[in-house]
Amino acid sequence: MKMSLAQKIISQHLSAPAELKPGTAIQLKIDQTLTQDATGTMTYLQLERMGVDRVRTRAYSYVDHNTLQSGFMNADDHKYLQTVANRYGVYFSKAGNGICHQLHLERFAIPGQTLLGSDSHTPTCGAMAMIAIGSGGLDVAAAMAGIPYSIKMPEIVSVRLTGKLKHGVTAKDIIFKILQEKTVKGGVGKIFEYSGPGIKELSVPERSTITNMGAELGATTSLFPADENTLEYLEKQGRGGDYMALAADPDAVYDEYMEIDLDQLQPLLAAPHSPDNIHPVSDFAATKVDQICIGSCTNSSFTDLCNVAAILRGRTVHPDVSLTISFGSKQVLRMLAKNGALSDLIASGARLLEASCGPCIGMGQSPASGAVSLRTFNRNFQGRSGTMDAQVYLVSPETAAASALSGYITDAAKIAFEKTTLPASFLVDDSMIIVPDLDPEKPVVKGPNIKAVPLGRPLSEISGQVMIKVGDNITTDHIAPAGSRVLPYRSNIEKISEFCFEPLDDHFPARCKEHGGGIIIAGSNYGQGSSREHAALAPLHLGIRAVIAKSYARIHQQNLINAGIIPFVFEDEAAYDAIDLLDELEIEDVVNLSPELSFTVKNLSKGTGFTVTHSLNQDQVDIIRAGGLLNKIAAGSSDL
Ligand code: MIC
Ligand code: SF4
Repeated sequence: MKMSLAQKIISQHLSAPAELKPGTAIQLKIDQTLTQDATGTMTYLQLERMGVDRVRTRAYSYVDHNTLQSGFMNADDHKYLQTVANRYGVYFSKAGNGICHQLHLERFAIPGQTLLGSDSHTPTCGAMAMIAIGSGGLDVAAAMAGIPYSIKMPEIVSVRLTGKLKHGVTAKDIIFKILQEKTVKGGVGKIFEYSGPGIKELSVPERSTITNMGAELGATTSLFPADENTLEYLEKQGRGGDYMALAADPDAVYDEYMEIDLDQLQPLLAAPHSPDNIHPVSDFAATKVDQICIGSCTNSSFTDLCNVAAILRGRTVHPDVSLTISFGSKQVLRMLAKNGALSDLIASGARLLEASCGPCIGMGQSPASGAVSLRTFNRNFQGRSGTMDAQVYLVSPETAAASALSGYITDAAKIAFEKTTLPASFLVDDSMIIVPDLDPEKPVVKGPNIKAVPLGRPLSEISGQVMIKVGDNITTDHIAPAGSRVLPYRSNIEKISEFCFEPLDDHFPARCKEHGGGIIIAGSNYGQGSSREHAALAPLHLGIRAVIAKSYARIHQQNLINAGIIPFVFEDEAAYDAIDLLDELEIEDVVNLSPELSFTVKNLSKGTGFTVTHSLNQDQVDIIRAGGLLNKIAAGSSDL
């Protein structure tokens, strides 16, 4: 059989034979795992409960999100992460070393392997021909404990790139173009596999901008072949030995096809408040800019920031603009310092932040009221910046730099600058990666804000009132917001629950407490965005037993299941309209939950009824029956 590259890597990692037919349940052996600090504490607390002596994957723990450290909480988290990593055999990357995805690509990604990460942008390493998937922390903990990762075989989309990018047009514009066509839910259940003569024009860091933002399509992952560009990058990182040539068979058959002619692309942007609200940059030439933030795991590579420096060199940032730059990694920062680009950035008036996620996760740099903020990031959901009425546009680093000079949204194609190519070699310095010694005598240190993981309840009858009714494309930033106020509580579910749904309805936690929890009603693509389990664990803590939605984002749906919350789907979407806040619902016979069974929901307040279905397979039903994955593993029903 002629195979796509995704099928090849997947077939080599099946832990039990399975047909690679879209929708079929498959079990993947995981080679590498990755966590970051904001999701990592929950991950390792859950791993500790699994009772293993050491991790079974090549495991990496990065500290990159919560580095503002207002209060002792995040510093305590970092200490816990470092000590628990040492105990279980996890490589630990200290705060300041850089952003997990950038670092992983630089130092650890290996073509042909599988990677599971507790961050939705884990697919970044698909740029290195890995099957790299984002998931909730509990799934990553289970993988570290040696349990294969269950997933439905995705459809594979062939994206063929032809032509060559024009001056000022970048990899970011390629993924913007795909987002324009497919939207933020167009990639659910799919892998985007890139090929064609156009990919030869893209270096690994450029490819990683595309695979990174594949997450915004809702895709399971995105993937480039391993070719001479991959070899070049690996050799320059001093890792030529990790290379293996990998590509699809020439006549591989795909489930869907797309073609993009790079010659036809122009600089694009994502306007407020969604990554799929795509327009030409030139349409916004009259828009005045207040703030510009360059960085994030999407666009903070050495070449990205050299291009920014080339545009800013010898010029000064517009007086009305505040420009910040966050570096992808210590490697990037040191190389910019060495080649003089850092000096150009400082001279231009840029404000330098550390090598971390920073403003991307709302850790500082919230814009002024109503401000226009251009960001080279991947998400512009309303309020994520920390300012509810800010107008956040996503742009390429080149557009960001050009706009920083003019003070207006500016097409970089109009500015003369020399594009940087990969350096002769990267500066390799892994001194901030701590190699574990697995010494059981060294204590695992838990500060007072680190609380036990909540456990779900075994399946029983479900009835309750509607605690909130929300619309389409609700993000995990709505359900469990981030930002500097909230992120100190990522290890404390009780406390973080107080912020649950705050951007949409700040009475939600109090309402749940008053009524003893209940049911959430939602539109389509519920839970898009981040992998944070907190968007399932906080509702669990507040007594939510089920969600009824039109459809779900993949990672959040599994997080709900792992928490023991049933993600039901409306059989007929029209039923959504007839439900109101506080309606009393009863899901009949839910204790008989099994794959394929649908259920009648009685609306006791209205005297009506409707049908709900679900997409749970037997394994997922078993998780719900046990009251969540941790309970199931503890009961020994999983093959630990
Ligand atoms: C994000 O970009 O939303 C995050 C913060 O990296 C999240 C993880 C988290 O919430 O900690 C993600 O993308 O999964
Ligand atoms: Fe960090 Fe932002 Fe990337 Fe999430 S999207 S990992 S917050 S840089």
